[in-house]
Parts: sequence; structure tokens; C-alpha cells
Amino acid sequence: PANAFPTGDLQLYQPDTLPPKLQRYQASHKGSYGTLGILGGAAGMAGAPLLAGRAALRLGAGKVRVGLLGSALAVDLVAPELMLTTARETLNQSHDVWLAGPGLGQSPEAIDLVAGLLGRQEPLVLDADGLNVLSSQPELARLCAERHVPAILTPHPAEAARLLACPTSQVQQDRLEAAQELAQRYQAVIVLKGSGTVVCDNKCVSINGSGNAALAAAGQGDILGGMIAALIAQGMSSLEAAKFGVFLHGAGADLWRQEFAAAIGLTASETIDYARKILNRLP
Ligand code: NPW
Ligand code: AMP
Ligand code: MG
Repeated sequence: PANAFPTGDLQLYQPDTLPPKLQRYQASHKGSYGTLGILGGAAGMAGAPLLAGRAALRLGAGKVRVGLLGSALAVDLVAPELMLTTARETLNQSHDVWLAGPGLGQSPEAIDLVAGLLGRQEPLVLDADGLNVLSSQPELARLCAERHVPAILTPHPAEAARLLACPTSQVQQDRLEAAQELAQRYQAVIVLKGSGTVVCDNKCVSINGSGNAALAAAGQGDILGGMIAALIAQGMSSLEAAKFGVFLHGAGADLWRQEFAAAIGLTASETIDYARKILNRLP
């Protein structure tokens, strides 16, 4: 079933207007819309942070730098607006918000990078291997919980199970409980992905109302991380950005399904363009 958990008095999150922070002002410039730093791309997985970076640009981030661990790429020919460099170089530059994890791997360098970011105070989205590093290094949980600006953790059910040290089936049996337990343990905003994505912090919990099974495809989580980080770069709070980013991502897939009268074959790259359409159609 689409929502196999009790919703009780929970509201489905389904915004119908553009968040005020995303209004564009005539005299604004790229610096008004924030600079995002992305760390990821160990050997063989450069695609993941590039997808995240492309998604962030197309959802309005002012500037995006991608620091790759394992692949020396000079330019993304599909999105030459992205600045590509090494992970270390990226860490040395100042950014308004960070996304760490897409294709990051779990090497000693990856662990070091995640630990460094957890200890800084800019907003931070951790996804994919960023989460796997967090679950494999117990001392990082405390760094996460002690942050002044809560991190955003965006696990799929298997990543959530690693963070909670429990079976994936247990996460799926009670997704609200699992998300809220993660929020408490890591003092973070949690995006528990999958059909009926749960977004919560240690006070509020909501369930996303958009999205469909066309999203069950490689790279869809990588672009979601880029989208949420782009919304934070533009001034949204971590919790609002998480809810709105998840909504746009799912609504993009819903629009694709409607326009194509199709359920199979949506790529992450296409989802980015459909999410941008949804964003620009909101009054
Ligand atoms: P199963 O198969 O059901 O037992 P992993 P990953 C489970 C990078 N990527 N409900 C499911 O388990 C990422 O960024 C790079 C239930 C599945 O097999 C990461 O850094 C790409 N279970 C790295 O690869 C594109 C669910 O989780 C297992 C579930 C590894 O990430 C691809 C897979 O999880 C990829 O994004 C659900 N809704 N969803 C690139 N182009 O460079 C997932 N599972 O082992 O954490 O591996 O997610 O592929
Ligand atoms: P990841 O597993 O990290 O690539 O993330 C997959 C993304 O696609 C997440 O945002 C999931 O919520 C979404 N997704 C995957 N399968 C479904 C589904 N059956 N229904 C709705 N969303 C899904
Ligand atoms: Mg993923």
C-alpha cells in the first residue's frame, strides 16, 4: 500500500503557494541565492554529486561547487555552470550550505570530510555515504547531536536501518517511529525516504503527499539532496526546505507521469526539469 502506516491527525504536506523566501527581487544577484558546496564522487560514482549539483542549479541556488574525491573532471559538459574541483579544495572555500554523501564512498578521506563538516556550523545535508559514514563511526553521532544548526539526514530505509542498527523491515513497519527516533538520536531534521516520505525534527512530523513509483530509480535520491540544499541556500529553514524539496521532487515525478501517461523510465535528470516546472508554476 502507498501509505502503510497510520496517519492519525497528521496532515499530508501539499503546499500550493511559493514560499516567500523563494521570491526573486529585481535588484538581486547570484550572491543573494547562496553558495552550495557538495562533497562526493569517489571513483566510479562521479555521477551522483553531478546530479545533485545540476538539481541545485535548476532549483535556483546562486552558485554550486562540487568537490570530487575520486575523479578528476574539469567540467560537467551538461552543466558547465557547476564549479568542479577536489573535495579538499571545496572544503577550503566558504559556502552557505553543504551537501555531503552522494557517491562519497566510505574511505578514510570520506570519514575525515564528514567529521570536519559535522564540526562546522553551516547548514549541512547528509545523504547516501555521508549517512553510512555516520552510522559506521559511533563518535560522529555526538558531533551531529551537538551542532547548533541541526543537520538534515536524508536516509532511504536501508540507510535509516544502519543509523538505528536495526533491520530495514523494522524501519518500514513503523516509519513514523523510526523517523522520530532518528530525530531524537541525532538531533537532526530527518527525511525518511520511500513511498510516503516522512519529514520530521524533534518537534514536528509530516508526511509528503506527492511522488510515485517512477522515482524508484538510480540517482533520484542524489537529486533530492541537491534540491533541499538549494532551497536552504536561498534562505529557507532546514525543516521547511526538507518538506518543500521532498514535495517538489515527488510532484515533478507526478507531472512527468501525467504528461507522458507513463509509469516507467523516468530518469533523475528528467525529474529535475519537472520539479523546476512545478516550482515555477506555484503562485
Ligand atoms: P533491498 O535490495 O530491498 O534489500 P545502499 P545505494 C534498500 C551512490 N549512487 N524500501 C534496498 O535493499 C549513492 O549516492 C551513485 C526498502 C537497496 O538494495 C551512494 O553513495 C550513482 N528498501 C552509493 O551509490 C547512482 C530500500 O537499500 C538498498 C528502499 C550507494 O547507494 C546510484 C540500496 O542501498 C546511487 O545513488 C526502500 N524504499 N530504498 C551514480 N550515478 O554515481 C532502498 N532500499 O546499499 O545504501 O546503496 O542507495 O545504491
Ligand atoms: P535513493 O534511494 O537515495 O536513490 O532515493 C530514492 C528517492 O526516490 C527518494 O526520494 C524516495 O522517496 C523516492 N522513491 C523511491 N521509490 C519511491 C516510490 N515507490 N514512491 C515514491 N517515491 C519513491
Ligand atoms: Mg541515495
